[in-house]
Amino acid sequence: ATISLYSLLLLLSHSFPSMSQANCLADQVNFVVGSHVWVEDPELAWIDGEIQESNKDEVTILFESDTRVLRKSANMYPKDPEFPLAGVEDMTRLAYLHEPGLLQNLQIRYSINEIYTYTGSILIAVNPFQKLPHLTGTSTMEKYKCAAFGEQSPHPFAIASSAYRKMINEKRNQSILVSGESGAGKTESTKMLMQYLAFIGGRAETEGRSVEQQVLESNPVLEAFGNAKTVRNNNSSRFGKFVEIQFDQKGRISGAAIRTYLLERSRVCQVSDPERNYHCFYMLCAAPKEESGKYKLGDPRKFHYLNQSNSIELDGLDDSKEYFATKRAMEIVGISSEEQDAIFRVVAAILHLGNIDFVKGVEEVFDSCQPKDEKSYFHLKTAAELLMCDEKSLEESFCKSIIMTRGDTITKSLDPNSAALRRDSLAKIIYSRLFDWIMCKINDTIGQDPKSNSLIGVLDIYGFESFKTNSFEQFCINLANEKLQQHFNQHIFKMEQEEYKREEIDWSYIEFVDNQDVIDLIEKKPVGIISLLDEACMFPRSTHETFAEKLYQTFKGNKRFNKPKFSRTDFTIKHYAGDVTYQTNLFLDKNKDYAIPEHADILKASKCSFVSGLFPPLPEDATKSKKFSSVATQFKLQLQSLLETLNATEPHYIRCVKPNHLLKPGIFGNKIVLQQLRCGGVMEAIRISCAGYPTRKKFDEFVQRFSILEPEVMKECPNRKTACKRILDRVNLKDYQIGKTKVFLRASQIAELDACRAEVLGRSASVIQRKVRTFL
Ligand code: AOV
Ligand code: MG
Repeated sequence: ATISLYSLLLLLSHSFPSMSQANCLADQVNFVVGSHVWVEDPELAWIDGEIQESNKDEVTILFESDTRVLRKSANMYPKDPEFPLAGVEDMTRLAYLHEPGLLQNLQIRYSINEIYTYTGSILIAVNPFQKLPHLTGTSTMEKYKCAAFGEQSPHPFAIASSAYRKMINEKRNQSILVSGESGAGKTESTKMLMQYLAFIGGRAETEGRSVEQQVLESNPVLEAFGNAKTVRNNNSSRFGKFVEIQFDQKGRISGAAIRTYLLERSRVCQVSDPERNYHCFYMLCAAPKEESGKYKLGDPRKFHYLNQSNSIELDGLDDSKEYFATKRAMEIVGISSEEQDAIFRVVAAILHLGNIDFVKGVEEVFDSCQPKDEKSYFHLKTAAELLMCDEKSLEESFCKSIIMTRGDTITKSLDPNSAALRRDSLAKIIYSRLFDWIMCKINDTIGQDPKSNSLIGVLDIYGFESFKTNSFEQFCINLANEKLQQHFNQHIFKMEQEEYKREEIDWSYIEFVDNQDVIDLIEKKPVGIISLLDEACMFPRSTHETFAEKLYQTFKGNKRFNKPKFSRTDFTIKHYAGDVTYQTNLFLDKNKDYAIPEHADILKASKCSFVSGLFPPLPEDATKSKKFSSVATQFKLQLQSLLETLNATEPHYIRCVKPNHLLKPGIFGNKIVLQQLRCGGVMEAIRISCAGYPTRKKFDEFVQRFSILEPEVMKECPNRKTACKRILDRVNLKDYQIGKTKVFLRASQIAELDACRAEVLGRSASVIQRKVRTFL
């Protein structure tokens, strides 16, 4: 195989796939006086200017605000002189496939409310932060129903439609992967996909609750219990979700299965301003008096789990309305009114648990504690009533811990702090079991179609996260993203190859950087980070310090792993989307998924079968052989199974982009968008394409743009393909390829052609043109 020098260079610069490394045109700019260029800018990412003068090493550029003299080695790209006014629907049709060009295109389109753009077959969706009626509704869905892919403007409906058609025609399972950072619009896009699939695969005539209706109504139910206001999104999903929609022989929806991933548990007990806890808590507090009174609820400001934050009411969200909407949706997904009552009892009990405070006990026992006052006893009693369990045992389970030693049991009194921690851990485990119960219930009601042999999976999962402080959750989320990124790269790579094959040109030189090494670092057995974490969790004397020390020892010299200079417990992973430093202090704690045995026993004994059902007895041997169940390992296995499912499907990708952090319409922040395009692998996809022949022009288009270089060409060559070849030869280009319908150009070649064209057009006679280097 011939590997071009170009792709070799790309492979060498392999860490972060920014376009400055994956530079399609690096230092191949034509510094033609009078031409326009993009120049990298620390604040605005890219700004355009006009070349005024060009000397040996320097160019003088006129910007809107000033004139600057820059070294030619500065990051600069030529600006497309023929950039379409309204942008293009597919980025790959841009003559210059570079970072500023992509940005300019997205921005122009965003400004005219065209929020969707393709990059090949990937859909980029920029969050409008406003309702755009021209892009939603049945009439829009109707438009996409009969149109072939590409016939209508880019849209999630087009992606769903294409997936559906492929499923029917090619009898292959499909999947649609929606990703992007928090607040980028994943959940909204996912809902549109599901809405469209329900629209084409539904049976409008069926009476009562149809499967598709149940599939759609699962969304508000899961959102009520799994979404919350965060700094980044007022309706942030705190779990990942994969919905498999099954179809029968006739292409009608016949069943569905929902899998959820890694619900954020800490939120149940800990909320920081201006975030909120899960929506369901506020809804229930806002329910009509006779309902909320049943659960002894009322003003949410009275509950510790809610009033840690000042954010209680949300603009544009009426919690009491949401209460009824949720109940209605619950009914449609088959949750009976008795079950609803039990669910709300559990939700209310959690709030009451949170209000139990502890103080030092009066007994003369070292470190003992007891509920603080009347109020705390009231909440304890209420929680016990709602959970239908024994009040005294519940109290003891907080204030005392039972230690088993070789057949003996020792009861140890706890200090107020530890009691509060035990209370929180009970609240968290109940809530997470409740969430799982709801998901299972929805799955049972909708039901799987055993006869179905075609399905479309829709994945709505958290995007890559890198905050100031990153903990266990970010670690898991970023592992998911590494795995999906690998899947994405492999797929895009394959698609590139297929296009080259279709056009019958040689494709042996495209390569891409695999991130298997990061995945190995995290999940390889027996010495990946997860294995070491599990080991630390099982060893009673481990602390986060010993865990971190073990990591430093084990991964010393690993290219993807670093110990930050000034920390003794943090570690840094070099992810595909950038470096992330993780704080280990809560890793051990957060990795343990178990109910304290006393808690499990009390709830198992609840008189309410719903509550006891949340804590099914464990098989005998499971309790003995496994001291704890690891959240990270469970997640790893879930991901494995997800990827197996995905690998058996044909994937489609939607990359959601958040254009500003103010969550407001009309603001497009270049730098923010760029960062997301990098993390979402859009740049990587383009990089892969740049390593081959990034510019593809249909013969017609090519001749139209460049026939001026060979004015007689049209008279002499009636065949467009030969005409293209004549033009290319005329300019003396090498290493391009001519396929069956398109000309394939190397990264720098379109710029060279444009420069020649500009010359011919006589725009600048006194041009000093830098000889463009051709690599091969
Ligand atoms: P996310 O799912 O990507 O974040 P959402 O889908 O919840 O983000 O979108 C966040 C908010 O942006 C929504 O509540 C809407 O207000 C607005 N929005 C998004 N897409 C559209 C659209 N197509 N049309 C109109 N408004 C939209 V997270 O779950 O936080 O990772 O965890
Ligand atoms: Mg979401």
